[in-house]
Amino acid sequence: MLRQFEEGTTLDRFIAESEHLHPDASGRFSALLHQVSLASRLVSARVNRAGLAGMLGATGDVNVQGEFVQKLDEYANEAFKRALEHAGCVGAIASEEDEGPYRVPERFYSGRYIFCMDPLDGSSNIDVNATIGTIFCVFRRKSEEGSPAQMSDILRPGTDIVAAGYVVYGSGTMMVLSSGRGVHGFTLDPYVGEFFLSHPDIRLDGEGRTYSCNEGYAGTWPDGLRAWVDARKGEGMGWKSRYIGSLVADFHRNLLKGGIFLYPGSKKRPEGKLRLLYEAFPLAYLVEQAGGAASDGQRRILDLTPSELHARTPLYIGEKALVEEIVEVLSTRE
Ligand code: AHM
Ligand code: MG
Repeated sequence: MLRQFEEGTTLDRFIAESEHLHPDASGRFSALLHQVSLASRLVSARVNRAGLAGMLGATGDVNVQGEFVQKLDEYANEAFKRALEHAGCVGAIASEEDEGPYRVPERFYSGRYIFCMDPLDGSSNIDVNATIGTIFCVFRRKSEEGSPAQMSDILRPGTDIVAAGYVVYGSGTMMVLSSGRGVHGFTLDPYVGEFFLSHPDIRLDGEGRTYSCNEGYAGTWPDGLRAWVDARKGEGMGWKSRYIGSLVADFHRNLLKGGIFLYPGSKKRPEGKLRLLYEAFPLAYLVEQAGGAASDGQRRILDLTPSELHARTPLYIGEKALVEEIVEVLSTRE
């Protein structure tokens, strides 16, 4: 770990020091991270006063996934797009909330990065004040910057990701980030309005004994998977079950405490529920950076390429050994 990345370092300083490590850096990537930080702080402030500001509850619109849109979803979607569009660092933004990619308006420079996000993951938890979050990953575009970004800049294998992160809006707000040099967590000091490095170099140590899944669907799982989960139940087994129903919150807890998150497909819905581009990809990038693994049950998540913006995937993500066990269990089909 570099000396300048000690606990207490501000995110601003972290970004500047990281840029210094890349002598050819243009500053565009740093600008992107600054704008992500700004948007997260805006959303965090809004989440904290959601009840007071009358932002709870659905707007009544149905989004492209056929779900009810909550007001905070709209706010978060706008906040990230507006923070990023004018900064000259992105050419397009793919969002869970938008049917197609959002290309930066012509009056702004169409920059070299592609930003993919779930602006407010876990939105069914808004009404009950449980943890929600933003998930994102960044690609470097293949087409010329300065020209409109293409679909082929966005629908890429996960191995092309250059950075990923998430923000959890929980009892506190935390941003967890990686640009290929480990995973670092920053906690927002709401009084100062700045993120401070609180969790440098997060690693999964392989000791975690938590599984996170919606057991209400166990009847739809492959038998082998059900047996794997059942085998972890019982007194003295040392296993815990934890499930909030916010991917970002469940993943965050498992990243810090160890464990595995499972969202299988079912016979009716073999592709599962979670989206590849802006949910599975970013978390898979982070988990690998932390020494863990992510699979769709057969293939490494980062080796996949989305067939369309909102493509879904089953997801098994967490401690490497646990993910490998699950892949093994799933390979012996009943
Ligand atoms: P969302 O992006 O609309 O909030 O939906 C995704 C969420 C994930 O955060 C979470 O892991 C999952 O849906 C929970 O689904 P379920 O309620 O089926 O367990
Ligand atoms: Mg989501």
